Amino acid sequence: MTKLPNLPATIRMMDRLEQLALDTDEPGKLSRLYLSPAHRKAVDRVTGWFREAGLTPALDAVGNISARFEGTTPGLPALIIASHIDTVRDAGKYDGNLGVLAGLAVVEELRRLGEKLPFAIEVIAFGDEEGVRFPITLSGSRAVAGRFDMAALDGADADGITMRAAMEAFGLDPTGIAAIARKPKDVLAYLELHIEQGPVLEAADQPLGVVTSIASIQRLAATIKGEAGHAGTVPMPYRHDALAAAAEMILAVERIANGRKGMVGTVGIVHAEPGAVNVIPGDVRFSLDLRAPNDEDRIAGVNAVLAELNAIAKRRGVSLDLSAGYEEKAALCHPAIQEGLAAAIRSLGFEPIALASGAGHDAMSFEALCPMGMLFLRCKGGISHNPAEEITQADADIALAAMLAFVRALDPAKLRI
Ligand code: HGY
Ligand code: MN
Ligand code: MN
Repeated sequence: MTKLPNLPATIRMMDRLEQLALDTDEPGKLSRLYLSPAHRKAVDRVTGWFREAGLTPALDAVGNISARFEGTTPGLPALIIASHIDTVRDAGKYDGNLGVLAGLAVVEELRRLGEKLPFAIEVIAFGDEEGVRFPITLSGSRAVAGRFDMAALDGADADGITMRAAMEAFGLDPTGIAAIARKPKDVLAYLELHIEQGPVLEAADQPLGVVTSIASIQRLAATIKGEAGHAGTVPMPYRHDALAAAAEMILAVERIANGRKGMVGTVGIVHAEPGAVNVIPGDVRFSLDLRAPNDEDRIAGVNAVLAELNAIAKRRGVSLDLSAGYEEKAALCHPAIQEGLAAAIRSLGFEPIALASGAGHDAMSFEALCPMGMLFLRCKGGISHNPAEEITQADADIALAAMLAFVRALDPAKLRI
């Protein structure tokens, strides 16, 4: 194994990750939802770091913050190095944030060494990848990739605030969204460093992995209407208990996903109304997140789940309404990017582990626009979407060194698709 790089930029990046984790909407835990006060604080903090690096940050109409590092001549097509700075609730500090600060660290190292590349580098901090606040997700990266659905502006959060209103309150102008879209001629490729959020790299005892593809995902919202009633006077056979129906449905999701290779199914949110100890729940809403490694298996899995949920509703005499939230096809990482990342990892004396991503990522938005790829970094126990999320500085150092090796070897002529 070659000597570990131990880059000065790594130490600064790790410190910045700690600082960025302070920008939260929930004191004592890291929750930074799209267009929230914490998102504004994070945008201001990242803006300051871009300026410290001698870059000129720009806030776009959907709340992404970006900065450009020119190549050997101004105006060359850019390698976008990006990820997201929004988080789930009670999140870890590395999901998304690591990829943004690693992009900045790569630019800072190149500037420190006075290096210029035959392409520009654009570092972008997307504002909404998790889709925790509004019904859709990937808003930031879809806008940059020219795939933003303007209908999403009418989607509302749990308080009934639409995305459009939240943007305007944030000081953004939604009429400027279309202008964010990058033209294919201006983008060379897309690269994202992200924690693996799984156990594969740790099990292989390797720090880095090359992502081959990103999962096919569908989110839906289920609403069950039963009949509220007195907990003491309604005999069991006469009940139309919406929460008992939901419970059977949730176990069905688990059973069906367990029975289909590569499929995962999650119910992360459940609301029961009226929510009184002595009232049979009449209304229940719950979320559905269904995924599989490819579109065909995901669609078949979703259909199997929906058929079962409807059968349960019919048998229990409750109504079931399912509204489609967000759907994202599986995305394939470009072979040339995969090969470049594998070569960079090998050049450091490590073995590049190829693996598929069960998590969705901003990189999915770029598959149609340009060659895209992802580098995974080992994280402790594969834990993520959890404050216990952890990486080591040594691994982060190797990741930065691999990214630098990748960008230095990247030949634009080989990427023309
Ligand atoms: O849900 C996901 O896979 C990602 O963390 N947004
Ligand atoms: Mn992420
Ligand atoms: Mn995430």
